Formats: sequence, C-alpha cells, structure tokens
Amino acid sequence: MHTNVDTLFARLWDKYVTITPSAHKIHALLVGEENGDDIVNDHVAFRTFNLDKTRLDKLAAHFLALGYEEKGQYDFEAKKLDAKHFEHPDDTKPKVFISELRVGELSQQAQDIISRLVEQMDGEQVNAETFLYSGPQWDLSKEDYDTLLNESEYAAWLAAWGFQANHFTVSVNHLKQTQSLVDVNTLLKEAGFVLNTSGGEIKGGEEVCLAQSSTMADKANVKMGDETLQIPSCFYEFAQRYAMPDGKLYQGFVAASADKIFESTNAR
Ligand code: OOG
Ligand code: NI
Repeated sequence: MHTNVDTLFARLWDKYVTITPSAHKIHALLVGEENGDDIVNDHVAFRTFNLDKTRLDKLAAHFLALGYEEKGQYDFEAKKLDAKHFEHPDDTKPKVFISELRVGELSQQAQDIISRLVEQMDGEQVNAETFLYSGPQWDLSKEDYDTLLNESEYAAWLAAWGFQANHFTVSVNHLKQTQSLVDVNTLLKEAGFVLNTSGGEIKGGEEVCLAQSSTMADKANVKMGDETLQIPSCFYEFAQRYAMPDGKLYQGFVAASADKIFESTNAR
C-alpha cells in the first residue's frame, strides 16, 4: 500500500499518459502560459472484475488506507456493473470512482475466459503497493479478446489493459482560463480532439449539479500472443460541478451520465 496520496496519483498519472498521449497534450493546453498553475483532478477512475482476487473492495482498500471514505454507490444494469465513489477528507485530493463487472451475469464462455485470466494471479497481488498501476496480470489471446469484445466492451478493455487508471478528470471549476465546460469542449474541438458524443457532448448539467464530457479514448498497442493489436486505451474527462440548494458543490456522480462516459473506450 502507498503511504502518500500524492505519490500514488503521480505514479498513476505516469502510467496513464504512456498510453494516453492526448491527456498529456490536453493537460499542457489547459495549464496555459502562467507556469506554476496546475490542474486539479476531480476524480480518477478504475475498473475491475467482481471475482474474489480482484473485487472492488480490494482496490478500494488502497484508498481507505490513505484516509478515503466510501460516499456513493451506483448500479449500471445494462452494462452489468456496480460502482462506488470515495472521497478524501482533504477535498483538494481527487475523488476515486471504482466500478466492477458482475462477471456472473455474462455468458458461460465469457465467464470461463475471465476466470482463466484471474486464475493467473495469486491472492496477494492485489495488495501490492504498485497494484493500482500494474497493468494486466495475465496473458490474453486475441481470440479471447475478440470473444469478450463481442459481449462486453468493458470486459475486453479490462482484459487488455488490466489495472491502471482508466481516466483522470479535470476539475473545470478550478481552471484559470474558464470555469465553463462548454468553453473547454470548444477549446478541445478546435485543437482537434474527438469528444464522446454518446448521450450528447455534455452529460448531465446544472439540473443534476454535475456536467461531464470526455474525449474518445486514444489507441495504443497491446501484445496478444504473437500479434500486436491497436485498441482503445484511456480517455480524459472534464467535470463541472454546481452548488446544491445548501450552497455546497455537489460531490457525487450521476449514474445516467456515467453510463455514457463508460462508452469513451468504445472503438470508433
Ligand atoms: C467510468 C465511467 C463513469 C464518471 O465520471 O461518471 C465515470 C469508466 O469508464 O470506467 O467515470
Ligand atoms: Ni469519470
């Protein structure tokens, strides 16, 4: 387990940008001219399988040990996912969103493939200090990747990329040049980045106290057996939060919006 929140997120970022060059470029674009400014992350997201060795709570333990607290639960019926979000008492630290695939709801064929992957892990691996950015803990064949992709894009993504941040999320509220998600999206499109338009370019809005947008995932190479495939890697997200009637910024997630954000790793 890590002993310091900031070093954990720094290691996660390093790993994430190696397969998400767009995030690196957008980060530089948003930091702007004034050096010394930095981006505040709204949240960082992880994906996992709900099997014993990998379940959500095992990933969450890394964050609980750093002082994070569980704050919200979400269910994504069609995608067969459960999720929880976690917050740190120091609200300058990113929130954490962890989802897990309900493997038992997939076809027997897909369940068998996932079991064979997770069987390659020992029960202790999930506790290692480096686990959250350790990537896949198994060998995956192209055939199994294709079978999973046919049934669950999430399962295929996780089989290929394993354990690492799925995305970082810019807190638009904390940007210097604009605090408007509409402006951020315009800036990104003008710079040639492709946004996820599933459910509209902006998911949610003031009425649910959270507006979100994201890029479509970059593509990166993964070795599967003797072949190298170029497949969707990770995306970058942008979140603008609004005040609730009590005047405090909403800190939760919005399931209907998240449902569409998951699709940012779909192939295009
Ligand atoms: C998580 C998608 C949901 C959000 O901010 O609503 C999400 C994922 O793609 O793993 O991050
Ligand atoms: Ni997110």
